[in-house]
Amino acid sequence: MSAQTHPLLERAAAHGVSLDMQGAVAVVQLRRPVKRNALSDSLIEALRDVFQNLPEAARAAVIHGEGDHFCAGLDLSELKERDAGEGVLHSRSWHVALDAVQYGRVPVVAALHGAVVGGGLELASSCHIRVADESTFYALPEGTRGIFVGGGGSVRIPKLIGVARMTDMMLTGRVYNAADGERLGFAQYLVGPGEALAKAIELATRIATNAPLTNYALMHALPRIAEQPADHGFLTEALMSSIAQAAPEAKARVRAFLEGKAAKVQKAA
Ligand code: 1HE
Repeated sequence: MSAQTHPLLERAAAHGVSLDMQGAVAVVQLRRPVKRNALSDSLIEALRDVFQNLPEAARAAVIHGEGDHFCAGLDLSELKERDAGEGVLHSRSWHVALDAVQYGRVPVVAALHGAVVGGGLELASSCHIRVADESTFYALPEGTRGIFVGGGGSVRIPKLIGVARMTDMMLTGRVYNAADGERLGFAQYLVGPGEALAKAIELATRIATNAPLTNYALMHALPRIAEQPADHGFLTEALMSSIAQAAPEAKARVRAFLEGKAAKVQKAA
């Protein structure tokens, strides 16, 4: 079903970001394959608009890229002389868009393939789960282009792979392949060629069945708790868990388990 009914979603589609609902999963696609899904200013605005205006029915989302690559990062053809103030505002516009992905209404699963570089890696890092196929490679060419990350990468990427590895990537132009990327923490899932989108939709479909408050807590509370000093974190955790368990849906789910009507946890394969 096409979900381009909201005027901002229609505009986003015209600027290279489409949205289709598959059940409760909003499937978002970067559609600029000729330029390897390079993120122009209008594409960044479109991403922001899509994630700020997801259809009410969406309970989870997937983002993927058309063509041979997930995303080639910042559209370098738009990198013009900016004074410091304009540069700050440009970077902040990326922060708003990628915050809409990370701190929106629903968890987002990224389906990665081909180049996940520069701003493309910043975008992938703003998602909650990353699934990569074997063609995926990760790089931060900003270092060799004489610039710096500006889309939240210096905040989000070290949380995935650590400051030392990010520093190495930017200083030396080091490129990680899909297997190393999964081992280091860029992606939580590694799948065969061309299988990332199907796996991401499978995961998102499952995520969509969680209690919305649990998903909300994982997206909005967990990353903040992890940043807090331990004594603050313990209190925030206690508040969040008491709010979550007080919800009628939590009580119903726990009751279903106790009555033998809900699935047990299965041993890992
Ligand atoms: C682009 C871009 C782009 C491709 N901006 N136009 N990002 C980078 O430094 C990565 C630059 N791109 C690449 O290294 C390669 O294009 C890829 C490895 C991603 C793909 O290679 P390939 O051989 O499949 O494609 P291609 O032939 O290099 O590119 C096809 C076209 O897309 C070509 O244009 P054409 O008019 O000659 O056909 C390329 O110029 C164009 N293209 N990537 C603009 N990035 C918030 S700060 C974030 C800072 C950054 O992200 S810096 C890192 C930028």
